[in-house]
Formats: sequence, structure tokens, C-alpha cells
Amino acid sequence: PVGRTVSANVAAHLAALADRRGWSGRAAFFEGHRVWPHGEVHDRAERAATVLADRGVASGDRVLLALPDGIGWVTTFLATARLGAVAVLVNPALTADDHRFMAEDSRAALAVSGPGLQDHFDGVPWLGADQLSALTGPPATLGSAAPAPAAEPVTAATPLYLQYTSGTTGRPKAVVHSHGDVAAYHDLVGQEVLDIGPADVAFSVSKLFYAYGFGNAFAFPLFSGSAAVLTPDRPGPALIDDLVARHRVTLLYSVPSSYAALVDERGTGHTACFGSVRAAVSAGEGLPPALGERVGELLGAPVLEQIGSTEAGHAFCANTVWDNAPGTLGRPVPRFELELRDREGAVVADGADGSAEGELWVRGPTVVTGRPGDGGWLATRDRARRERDGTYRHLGRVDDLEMVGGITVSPLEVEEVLRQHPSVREVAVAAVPDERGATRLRAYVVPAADAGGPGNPRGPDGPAVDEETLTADLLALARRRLAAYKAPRTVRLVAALPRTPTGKLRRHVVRTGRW
Ligand code: 3SK
Repeated sequence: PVGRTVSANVAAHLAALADRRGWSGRAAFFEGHRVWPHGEVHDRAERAATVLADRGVASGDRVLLALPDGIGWVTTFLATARLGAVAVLVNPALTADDHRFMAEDSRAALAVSGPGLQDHFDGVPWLGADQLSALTGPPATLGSAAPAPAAEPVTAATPLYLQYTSGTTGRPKAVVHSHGDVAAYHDLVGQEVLDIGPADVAFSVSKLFYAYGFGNAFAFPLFSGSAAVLTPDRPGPALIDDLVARHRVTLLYSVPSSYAALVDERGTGHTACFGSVRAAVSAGEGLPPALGERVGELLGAPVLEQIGSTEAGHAFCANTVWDNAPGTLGRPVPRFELELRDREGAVVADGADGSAEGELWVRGPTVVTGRPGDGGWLATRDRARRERDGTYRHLGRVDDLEMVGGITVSPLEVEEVLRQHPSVREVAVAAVPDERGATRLRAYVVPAADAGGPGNPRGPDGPAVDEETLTADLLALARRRLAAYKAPRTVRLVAALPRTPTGKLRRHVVRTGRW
């Protein structure tokens, strides 16, 4: 971001914007049966800033938020921003060890969480979410009547929040984004990709503390005068159905595994409760084309695939409401540059057919690389193919390849074939050693809800599946459609695949066969 001084920081800017555009009485958030208008959100945030300042929070301090999605999350974030402090966004469902690591690593001056998590933050000044919420109510009833602290002057480059990359392996890494980045997410993705306006209502399966959810359900609504539905729960198909129908959601943001469950449980052609949806966004990992088609049929709306990362802050390559190429990641988001590089880091030239394949590197206004001297370029660890027409296709993660008998196999290619079986909801393929120690491909399959028969791997109340028939079918399908060395030798039916909280498959766990 440019280091220009802005007259207001993002919290003050958003409050003034809502006022200026006449959004104060419009719904900003739906939470359970409550509706929070934009004006009330900003009033509460100002009172929360008073409370945090009373607790000694000052410019540059780190305030750790381990809160579920809800108005408390939003107002605590805005209050922190107003003081020029830096919000540390963490998943409240993590273990005490993870929380301690993050509080220490971020040098948190204050942790805000529900009372059940207080002991995760021993030794760190702590504020209960309930107490903060009571103090941010209207002054005439419960709260402090002290004037809100003036918004701390900042530049667009002043640190605003810090997120930990969940990654698929290893210790989480902190990524810091600035005040200017939040406006950029709205301008470049909210506007240029999704054309979000005040009439929109968003629902994001991804929570606010993740990059995807933060843009979808915090930045876009507050910058556009639109609304978002917030729920502390992990939304399964029934809750998604209910919230979309109840709040007339226009933009649904989800991940492939959640879309697979929705399609599986609702079937296709039942569009009645999804009639309000004008676009469904998919990110987090590659969307299998057949699944994308089924989601589009179910929702009666275009499915826009995109890719982003915590380091980029939000999406950097996307299909838009004006230009959607199903089966691809679309084109670079405005002001982002993409390169395809080989293992040595050299840019790959276009082939004779005008396409190129390699690791995806990205540079753009909100990308944080954490390494000086790299020219602002970030290696995404994703492999992609750029087609002649400039669209990008996801080819999996750089480390996704499996080695079988000395030959590399892309598990994605095998998974795509197996996924075509109607009784497969999700599938992951990995090389595992057989009884003689030689590696063989194994398919781990989550059966679809309607897979019938005895022998149920999905718990006593889950739908039944005939494991033997399904296994034989899948092995035969693979042998018919794939080169012999790519066909799995064994199939295991499982209740779920190991995923990160953002829905990405944890391949290194699949390879162990234990989760
Ligand atoms: O995981 C992704 O692909 C993603 C997409 C959009 C925004 C943020 C993220 C992390």
C-alpha cells in the first residue's frame, strides 16, 4: 500500500462513509434474530474503543481476538482499528497451546475472548467478550457515556490486523495487513469482481478470522452499505439452506467440500430456497468442474471460482459476474500480476499452443511477502496453467504429486475420475506402502448420502453404503479410465477427509492414512 496519510483510519472512515451515504439505518449484519444497522455498528464500535482505551490499549498494541462470528467480533475489530492498535485474528476453536503460541508470538497486550477461553491466555491481560458487549450497549442503558477516543491518525500502510496462515503443515506464520488493504479488497474484489451494492446480502461459510471470510463478511458489507449474515456455528447444508432463505442471501461464499455436502444433501433442481442467490463464490481449493456444474444447477446462479491467500489478503485471480469461465480460476484481479515459474524460479514461456504451466507467483497492492528484495513477488505453492485466452486453471499444490513405483502421479487426475461415480461425495488419493513396503495408490472415499446398502462407515445414523460393491465399482472405473499405473489398488470408505479449518485437504495427513 502507498504510505499516504489518510485523514481517518479505516474505522473512522467507515463510520463517516455510512453517515455520508445514508446507510446508518440499513442492515449491516443479521445475527440470529437481531439486525444490526450500519449506524449502530459504528456507534457500538466507538464505545468499545472507549472500553479498550480504559484497559490501556494504545496505538501499535496488539489486541488478540478469539471470538466467534457476531457483532462482538465486528465491533471489537473496529474499536482496535480506531485506536491504531493491531487486531490479532485467531480461531476461537483452537487449543490452549495454539492460543498461547499466538498470544506470545504476537506479543498481545490484551486478549478478548469468551469466558470459556480465559485460561488459554494466562499471563496476558484479558477481557471477557460478555463484559465488553455489556459496556458497548447504548449509554442510556448500560454502557459508559465517556466520549469515544478520537481516531488515531494512520497511513494506508499502518498495520491493522494480523492473521496466522493455517497452511497444510507446520507452525502457523503471522501475516500483517494494513488499513489501506481493507479498502483495496473492496475496490478490487468487492467491486471489480462481484459488483457488490447496498442491496446485497452475503453469507460466508468461511469465518471472519480467515482471509476469505474477512473480505466477504466484513470488508465488502461495510464498504458497500450492504449486509452479511453472521453465525457462530459451523454451517452444514441445513443451516446454509435456512440462512439463505431467511435472509434472502444474494452472494454465497463457500468452499468445494461444503458445496459438495450441500449438493449431496439437497440434490439438484431444488432451487426454491436459493432463488435470491445471484452468485456463488468458490475458493479455498480447486472446484471439480462436475461439482461446479451441479452447484450452479442447484442454486440457479453462476458459480465463480477464485483463488486467494492469507498473504494476498483476499482473491488475486477470479471469475467475475461479467466474465465467468467455469472450470478455471478466471483472470488476475485488477492491479495483481501473475507469473508461472519453473522449479528454479524462472518464468515459463508460452508453449506452441499459447498456454503455459508452472508454479503461480503473484504480486499486487495487498500482497505481503515477508521477504525484502523479492520485488514484491510471492510464491503461492499452487500449480496453474494459463490458457491462450488468459484464464488460469488450478493444477493443485506444488507438493501434491504422489510417487508410485518411481513414477509421479497427480492425485487430482485420479480423484477427478473417481468423483464421477454417483456414490462418491469426496475423494482423496495418496500413495501408501503395501505389505511388502512398495507404494501403491489408495483412494479414500466419503460416500454420497444416497449410497445405499449395508456396512455403513459413516456412523450408525448415517446413510448406509455397500462397501464391497462401491469398492469394486471404483477400482473398475479407474482401470477403465486411467493408465494402469494411475489406477488405485485399494479403496477405503471414510466418514470425512482431513481438512484445514478453511476446507483445504491436508494431503500429508491423507498420506499417513490416520485421522
Ligand atoms: O483460499 C483462497 O483461495 C482464498 C480466496 C479468496 C480470499 C482469500 C483466500 C484465502
